[in-house]
Amino acid sequence: MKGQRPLAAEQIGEGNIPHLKNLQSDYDHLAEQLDRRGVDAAAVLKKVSGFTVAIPSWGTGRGGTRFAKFPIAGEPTNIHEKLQDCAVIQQLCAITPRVSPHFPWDKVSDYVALREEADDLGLGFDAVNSNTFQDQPGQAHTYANGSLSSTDAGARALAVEHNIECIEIGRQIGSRDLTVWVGDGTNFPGQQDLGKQLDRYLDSAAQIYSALPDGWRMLLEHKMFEPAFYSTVISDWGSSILAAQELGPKAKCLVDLGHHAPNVNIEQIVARLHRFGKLGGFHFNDSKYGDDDLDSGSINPHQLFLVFNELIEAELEPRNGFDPAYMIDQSHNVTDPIESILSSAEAIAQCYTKALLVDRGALHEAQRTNDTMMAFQVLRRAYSVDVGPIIAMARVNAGGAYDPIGAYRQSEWRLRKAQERRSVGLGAGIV
Ligand SMILES: [Mn+2]
Repeated sequence: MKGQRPLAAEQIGEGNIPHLKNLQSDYDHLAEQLDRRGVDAAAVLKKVSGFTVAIPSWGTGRGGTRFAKFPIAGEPTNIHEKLQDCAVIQQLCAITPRVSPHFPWDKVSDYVALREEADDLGLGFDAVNSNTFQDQPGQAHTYANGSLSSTDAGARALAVEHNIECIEIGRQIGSRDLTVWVGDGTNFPGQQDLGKQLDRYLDSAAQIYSALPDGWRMLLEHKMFEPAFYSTVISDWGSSILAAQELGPKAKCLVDLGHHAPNVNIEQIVARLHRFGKLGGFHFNDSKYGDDDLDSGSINPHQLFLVFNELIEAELEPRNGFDPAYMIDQSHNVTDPIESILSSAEAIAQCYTKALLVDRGALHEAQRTNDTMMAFQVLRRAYSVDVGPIIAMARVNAGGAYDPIGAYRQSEWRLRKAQERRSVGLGAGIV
């Protein structure tokens, strides 16, 4: 039925009723505290109400490691079921109205119909993701030795063609960004000429770039290692910005929080990319060792806050425009993906909200006068605020759930889908 949402809106509303009085009281109390600091809670609430982050279609399924994948009953097995789960998430948390699809994983025969299907569920599409890190059945040229940078001209042409096809699909479903991440690299010293490999990548990327329609962006996602473990073609923000600068103004850099060397100062990278007008997008997740796909804010929420602090600074001083595409990009190996995305969306919104509370005037003055401790205290004061009531208020006002995970469990969505959906089966571990 047109406009039909997966969960009953009345049920979410009724579930909120017992909490509304306490929520108002908590919000009023916080607003009063913030008022004493000269912060207008209503203005913050308005900003938070406008904040959104996209969900990757693949994030709705159980991910895996290189070793194994442990599917759960009722997880989605096609784009239609993934959209349903995304709609459930959006109904509950109200800050994830867009889905970032991945091709060929989400391939269908009719993209106009897919766009309508998403629209009926209250969803739109975000950046389109191409996939040249694995071969498809019957593929004429293998990506085993790379895709856009392969020494095989046939493989390069195939990878370019696939990206251009992704742009065409994106045009039909209302996207305006193409995210390009390649697994290209080497596993042995001497395996490839490091310079020529980059030349081939740039040549292929330029062909994709030239196919971008007006108003589109090509987001280059760097990753330090994996699947290549000796060298990766677009390994870091340096390679990424050099490539983006060479390609042209529509090419921007995409920062995946988990794709850096341990202890790298990611907030500084954000500031650098913005300084040169090349900050195009974000993939939110967290990491502990060399992994790149733990739930956002689960390990180092303070870093996430510091990243948002730079993003707010960037927003206040836009250079060549400031419109980064925000997306969650995690692998849910041991949780129900819907619960993880709900939890992560909350963590991301919290860090964004805390960054909004930073007294910019006091921070800039402390920086100007080299009052190091006061500059740090300005950040600390904002970080230590429990902004839960503002986020919950924004969510409830938008028709979401006061307690998204609680409401999700009460809906028994997964249990019902376990009875309807075909089982995933044991597959490769990749996300
Ligand atoms: Mn990513």
